[in-house]
Amino acid sequence: MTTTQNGYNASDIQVLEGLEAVRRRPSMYIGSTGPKGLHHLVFEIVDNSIDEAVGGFCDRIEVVINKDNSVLVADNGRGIPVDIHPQIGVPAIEVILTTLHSGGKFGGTGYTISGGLHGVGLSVVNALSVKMIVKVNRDGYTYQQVYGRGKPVTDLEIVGQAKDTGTSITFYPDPEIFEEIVFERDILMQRLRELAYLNRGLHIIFSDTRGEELYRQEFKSTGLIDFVGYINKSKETVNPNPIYFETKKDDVIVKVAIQYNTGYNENIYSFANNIRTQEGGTHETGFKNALTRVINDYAKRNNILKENDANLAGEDIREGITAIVSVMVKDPQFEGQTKTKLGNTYIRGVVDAAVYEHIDDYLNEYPVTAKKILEKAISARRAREAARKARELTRRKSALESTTLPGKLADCSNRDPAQSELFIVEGDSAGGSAKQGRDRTYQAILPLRGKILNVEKSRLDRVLSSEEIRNLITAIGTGIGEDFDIKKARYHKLFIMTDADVDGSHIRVLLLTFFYRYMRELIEQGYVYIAQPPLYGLKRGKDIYYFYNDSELNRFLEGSDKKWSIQRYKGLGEMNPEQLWSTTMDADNRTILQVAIDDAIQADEVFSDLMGDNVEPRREFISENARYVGNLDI
Ligand code: 0RA
Repeated sequence: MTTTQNGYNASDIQVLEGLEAVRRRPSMYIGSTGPKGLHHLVFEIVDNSIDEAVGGFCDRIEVVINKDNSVLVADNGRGIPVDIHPQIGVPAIEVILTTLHSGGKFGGTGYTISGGLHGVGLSVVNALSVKMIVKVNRDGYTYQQVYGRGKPVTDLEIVGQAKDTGTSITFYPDPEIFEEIVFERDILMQRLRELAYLNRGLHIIFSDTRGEELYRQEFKSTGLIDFVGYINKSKETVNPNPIYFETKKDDVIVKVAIQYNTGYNENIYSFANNIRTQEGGTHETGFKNALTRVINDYAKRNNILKENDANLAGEDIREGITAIVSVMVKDPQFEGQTKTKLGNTYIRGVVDAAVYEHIDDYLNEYPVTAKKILEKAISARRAREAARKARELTRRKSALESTTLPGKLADCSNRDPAQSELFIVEGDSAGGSAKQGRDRTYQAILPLRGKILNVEKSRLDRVLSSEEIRNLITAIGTGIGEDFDIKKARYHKLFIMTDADVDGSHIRVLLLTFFYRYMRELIEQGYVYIAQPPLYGLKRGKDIYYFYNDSELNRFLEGSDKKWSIQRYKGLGEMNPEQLWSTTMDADNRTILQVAIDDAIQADEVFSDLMGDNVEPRREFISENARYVGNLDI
């Protein structure tokens, strides 16, 4: 039996089952054969490299999208073992790449990445690739083996000498399996950026060679401190130096970074074994509980709250917080609908104790910052009480109940929400055209006068004092914030219909911000759409053609005889009711854009950039995204 210098030996590997099952039912292993599943292949390999990094064996990972749509993932870890398996007589690397493994990895760090679909193994990627080239530098040599659809095409061969160690894998996703093989740079970069932040000292180099020019981006972070700084980059901060600690207790590693901003949103992102726990879990609960307790205890001890004052609520203390809570756990249990909720109960206590102790130290050491944080929480409490009163008032007036619908709403006659659509239209005149043009059986129209309030810069009490927003809430029927109930939605499609100019873009973003901050589930469940009115109408005699963007128009004009009169529609008001109906509202003809949230961190970034204090990122975004094609991902 051969044993490598790292103490790993090939007989540790359990040989379980062939890869035919993976090819027969790929979605079982990677979730889908659409874009998500495709990108998952990359993350699966990167996770293996990350595991080497967590163990301290690797500090550099390179990811390259090649021109031929293959992807390379290379690291400077220990290299996949190549020694011959004693029982089956083939190299360990071949066993690893051709058999499904159950449970955790062999050797490695002990902190297995096994959340959701992660950790399904390199063999799954291999099975779903027409071709995979694996190179390993180890024991002084470069080894190489090529696979096709999970089966070895060559033996493991020595192809050179090597001083260093590492693994490099190039794979070609199988067109028989995937609907479309197009890697999206942004999806890959988002996760790589996150992984760099989560693993201090790790250097991730990403390149995309598909365009005319090479695109290259390096992610090198000093850890979670940089992560909260990145999230807060366009916000004004309360504590410019983030609170940070990391500790290890009973094999659990806990890392926390906190930085307050002067805004009103709560941004807590938790991770377990480098996997984002979107549904929270015991680590997040432990964090929140300890934070509430430690801040109240400090406030009482230092007479910032009086003995008889009520404690500050958790939500007051979390107003404006940006925090990352990252734990590494040996036996993570992932639960919940999307398997992104950490379930291990003992983690709650571990995180609670660590957070209490370290934040207590921090507050005692930095009393000026402590006071600022407390002042913010106390003013949040005051505003929350004002908002409660405002809400009660409006409730009494039943403005938030769906019994009295706003006068400006032209409702549809259908009472089935699943069949009903609400058009939120910029301006009374376009609203008038929409009312005349619509199919009143299933389409309702709510005209908005001018710009709605920027909710990013206001607390709930002010938000509720805006009549336009109250109309919106009443028409939609779900309530907002804690009261939100998607089952009460009066329409399952909400269309934002604004002019194709800068003001229109601004109103659209204001509405999206409102939905995102107060009715997020509407977006998550795919209820929110952007109507797509045409930009141009080309007329000749009785013929009229509509174009939705410049390139469509130019393509048409190139092949036409130019005897057309061109009209550019600057506003919806320039179209008559019949035109508005046939181009934009008629379900059989219209193009629509569904609004989707892929990533909460990125969505927060977009809205903070757009609606926050800095003007420059807003200008850039609006001019870059004035017209969208395909899906609008925030
Ligand atoms: C199995 C065992 C060991 C390392 C790896 C796999 C490994 C896999 C990948 C995939 C990409 N990069 C990787 N790096 C390492 C442990 C090896 C040892 O103990 O020497």
